[in-house]
Amino acid sequence: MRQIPKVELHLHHEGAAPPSFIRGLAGEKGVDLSGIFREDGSYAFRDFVHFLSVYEAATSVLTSPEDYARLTRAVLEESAAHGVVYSETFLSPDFCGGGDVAAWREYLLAIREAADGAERDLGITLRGIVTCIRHFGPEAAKPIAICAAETAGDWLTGFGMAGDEMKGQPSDFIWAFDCAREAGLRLTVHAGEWGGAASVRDALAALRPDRIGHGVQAIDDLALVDDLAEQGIVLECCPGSNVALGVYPTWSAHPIQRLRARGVKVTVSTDDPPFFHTTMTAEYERLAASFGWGEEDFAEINATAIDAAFCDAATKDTIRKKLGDRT
Ligand code: MCF
Ligand code: ZN
Repeated sequence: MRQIPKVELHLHHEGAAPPSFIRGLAGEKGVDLSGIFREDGSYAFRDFVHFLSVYEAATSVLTSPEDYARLTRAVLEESAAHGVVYSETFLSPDFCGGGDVAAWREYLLAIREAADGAERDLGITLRGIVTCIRHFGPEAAKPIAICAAETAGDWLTGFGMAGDEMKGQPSDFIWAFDCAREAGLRLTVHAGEWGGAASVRDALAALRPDRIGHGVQAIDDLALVDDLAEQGIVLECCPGSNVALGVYPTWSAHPIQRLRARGVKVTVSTDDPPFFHTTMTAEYERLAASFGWGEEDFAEINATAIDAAFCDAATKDTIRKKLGDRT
């Protein structure tokens, strides 16, 4: 499973930070983060809302472009070790430079340089998705969209929204998504993780994204499932994350297979791997064990993912060759 070349579309940059990396930075900077770790060294959180605050506490020790360069290298080493050949990562100017465009440019440059180095050394390609945070509200999303529009290009290919989908409405964020769309960015929105099938409908109607982050609760509305299939909306499924956070009680209860069987384009990602004790290899092993997925299924999932990737056509061709030209 580890050897299979993989495409991952849904990965939060800070959420991929190994706990040892965050603990190390906290030590260097004299910040006490002991409250966010368990005794065994892993991240400690009780539920989804607590997870969001632990995520933000961990992120508080990443305070410079250099920190993000080191983080990027650590994340890509781990992804490459699990066969990932192409990855898209959620980055937020809320965390990189406090929403200021000039500071954001410096962080972005450092991340890109680290990504270019990893591409040369490890053969993994990374692209960035600027992400606004839903629970920070629509006013906070505007400068984030401006940062995205100012730096849109061949490396920064998308704009998205993550965070607590029980806060506010997708329509509150139309200005930010229109700003990003006009700058040529492709769009993805977290929905249907906690807010039910209606949250997927609302996100599609208001923000017209190319992809939905999670989207799995669409399964509760089969008419919506058929619409997703018909419109070719791609779901960035993260089953290990959903099971770890309690969206579904077990792997076999996860709807990824039912969505796929009804014609929805599904992909597989880890979301925040060390938080959820997962890796891309572990996701594939669980899918094989729970649904009998094999080589053909994984080839199809990866073909779907590279088709839905936000990078340019030449990059997709390069990645398809790495996937074994099965697409
Ligand atoms: O997909 C998971 C769970 N659902 C919603 N949001 C997040 C997930 N992982 C990280 N996030 C949030 C995180 O709390 O994304 C933002 C933070 O607010 C960071 S995006 C660079
Ligand atoms: Zn996510």
